[in-house]
Amino acid sequence: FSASDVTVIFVLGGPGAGKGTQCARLVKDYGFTHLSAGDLLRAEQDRPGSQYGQLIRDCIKNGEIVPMEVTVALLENAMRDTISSKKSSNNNPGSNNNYKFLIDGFPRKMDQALKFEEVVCPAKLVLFYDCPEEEMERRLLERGKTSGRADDNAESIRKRFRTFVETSMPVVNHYEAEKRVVKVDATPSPDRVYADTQAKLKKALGD
Ligand code: UP5
Ligand code: MG
Repeated sequence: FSASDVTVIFVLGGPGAGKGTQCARLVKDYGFTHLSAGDLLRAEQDRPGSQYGQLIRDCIKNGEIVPMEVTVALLENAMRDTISSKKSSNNNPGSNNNYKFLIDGFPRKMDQALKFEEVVCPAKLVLFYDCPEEEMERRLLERGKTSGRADDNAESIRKRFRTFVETSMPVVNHYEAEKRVVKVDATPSPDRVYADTQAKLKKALGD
């Protein structure tokens, strides 16, 4: 993908920080395409004939990170599908299109970050939702009453937090050192978090 055709924003934050919630709002107001790595992995896990089903199921349950080849390929395919379906529904093919993607919950490990930016496209910035563990735990246990997610239980949540601190925070710190991180306090209500997101993105993107 060429950076002139595609804008990628990575959306990071601990489990339950509210990444999906905020992405849904950004899609509505700014026409981003939202690709959640976790959602793509769950869909692949359930796809009949997938050779990765069991591997993904085990990783998710244990809060471990699925090998990057699987996730990068799923994201790359989803980006290609989005672009080709938008192209075919666009009756002005000469127009200068820029496709904007929110890549949610990825990259969660340094190797994924480097690989994606090398083979797919560099990210314009990283939107980082910062939230204390007690609050994230409260949200996930509450959601777990109805979500049906195999990892919304106390034991899996503990493992997800650990992976986040040990493996995913270094990714955030890497981008922070490159001054590519927009950090938002994810503790307040969804409305307030969104207002802060809009203000900070506007400033960072200059539009
Ligand atoms: N909620 C949201 N915002 C709130 C607010 N401001 N105040 C109060 N409540 C709020 O929100 C979580 C819950 O909190 C919801 O009930 C919501 O209503 C409420 P949500 O928006 O879903 O938060 P999100 O950050 O998206 O939480 P999620 O559980 O999706 O985060 P994870 O990062 O844990 O999950 P993900 O699906 O990204 O990954 C799952 C697993 O997949 C990983 O653990 C890993 O095993 C695997 N994975 C990989 O291996 N590689 C990848 O690249 C990605 C995932
Ligand atoms: Mg999510």
